[in-house]
Amino acid sequence: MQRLHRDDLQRDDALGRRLIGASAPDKTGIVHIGLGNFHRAHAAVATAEALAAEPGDWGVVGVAMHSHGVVDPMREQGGAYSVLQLTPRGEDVGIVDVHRAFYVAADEPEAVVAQIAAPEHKIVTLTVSEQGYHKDEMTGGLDTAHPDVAADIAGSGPSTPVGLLARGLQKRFADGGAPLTILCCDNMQAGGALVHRLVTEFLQAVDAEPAVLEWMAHSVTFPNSMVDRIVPGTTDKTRADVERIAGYHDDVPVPTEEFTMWVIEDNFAAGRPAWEKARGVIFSTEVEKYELVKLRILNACHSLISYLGVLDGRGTVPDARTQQFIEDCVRNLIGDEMLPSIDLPEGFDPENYVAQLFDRWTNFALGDRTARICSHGIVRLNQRVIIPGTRLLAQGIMPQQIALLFASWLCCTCPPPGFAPDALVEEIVEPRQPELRAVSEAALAAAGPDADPVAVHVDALLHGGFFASELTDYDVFNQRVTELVQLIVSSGVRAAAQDALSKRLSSI
Ligand code: CS2
Repeated sequence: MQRLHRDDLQRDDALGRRLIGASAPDKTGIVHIGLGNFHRAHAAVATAEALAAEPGDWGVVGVAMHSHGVVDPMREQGGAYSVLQLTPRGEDVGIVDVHRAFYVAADEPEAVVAQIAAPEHKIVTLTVSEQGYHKDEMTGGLDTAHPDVAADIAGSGPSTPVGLLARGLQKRFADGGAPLTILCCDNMQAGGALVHRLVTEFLQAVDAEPAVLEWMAHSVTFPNSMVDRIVPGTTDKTRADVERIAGYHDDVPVPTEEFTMWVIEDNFAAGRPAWEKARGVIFSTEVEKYELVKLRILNACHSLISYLGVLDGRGTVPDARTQQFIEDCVRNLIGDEMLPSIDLPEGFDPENYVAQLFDRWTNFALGDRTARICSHGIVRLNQRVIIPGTRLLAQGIMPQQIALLFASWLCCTCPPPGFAPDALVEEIVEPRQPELRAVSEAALAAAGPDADPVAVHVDALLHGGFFASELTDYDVFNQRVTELVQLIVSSGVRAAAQDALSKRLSSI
């Protein structure tokens, strides 16, 4: 079967008709760090659509941090790849053709630094996922004790996104100081402000000249943005679906849903594509409110659905979400614990948003894996639930569903002694699992003979420095998580969920 290649887009009528938006010109104006599926189904699509509405020099330089898995096939395909939209109403394949150059940062960090510094590049976009920023969850600043960050500060690499950005900015300043926008497109609260802080702390740690920081203050902007599109990983089925529907082979197609949304603060130092012409893009001064809606409703509920789902033996989000007990828990989480913590954007209709979310989570055609959402839980839970949980506790109310979320995270990620969760947990990626285990083992070894091992285990993990202490400083919260873990161990996840539901909004 013919393999997708950008050269054929002009020659082959059928292929040409599948193009999403317009092809980018050879001239690049954007450097994207984190060339994974999310970017390719989200910002890259918006860029292609913007280019169709308003041409400009906005080709994208795609940078993968470590892997050749996407870069090599995309190079072989001339930069083109397919977006496979899967919805309960049907399926569709479109081709995106905006990436004009590729790098793997781990192989050639200096070349990536030079791309960030090059004055023709006006925007650096980032999708390196929450853990990619090396934020210290305790201080909120740069985790300078992380070995990769420490090595970058000492002058190697750079091998971290923040190191690449900071070195790129130093070089850009030295090369004339053309203005630049750094646009965080990850699920982070005030991601732009956070990247600004982390890059600044890196520059301070390497004793950068004060003039670099002064230049940054007036010539480099860090807009916040809220990003939303559910994008699972690519599988053989994705490739087979593209072959069946579109009649060509693509090594690296991206599966996704129909919905897409991108809310951006319009604070660009050196111009931007006409992204407002793309589907689902809004420029707004209320980005932080949209971020909170997204993180606390979509993402937090996604986590609860997925941990409860895995414990109930459900491999996909739609299979989990359609279990009545999970739907009940999610509705309580939204109504009792999340929505009251958010100052909603103007004109925002929460009922409609929630109804739409339940539809999106019921997308059996997309079949998003619960394990994808359960992965990297420490960083994600810190972003999603600490403030809403602390807010209720301060009012004397137990956030039952947030406690259930922690209990189910714990049973999936670092199961207590004597508990064997469903084999689906093998799919979950938690890079800090060895630390979690070590903390628990040390506490169990130090505990007296009469101590309850489950309680010791839970207490050790909640106080092990993994979660922002505002929440875990509440002993009542930790006790409630312990009770729920004990229920999961003794009677299963459904019993624990019923207990949390029955104690809804109870006083502490
Ligand atoms: C998910 C997100 O990572 C997660 O836990 O909730 O990847 C989610 O699919 C996207 O944020 C949707 O926009």
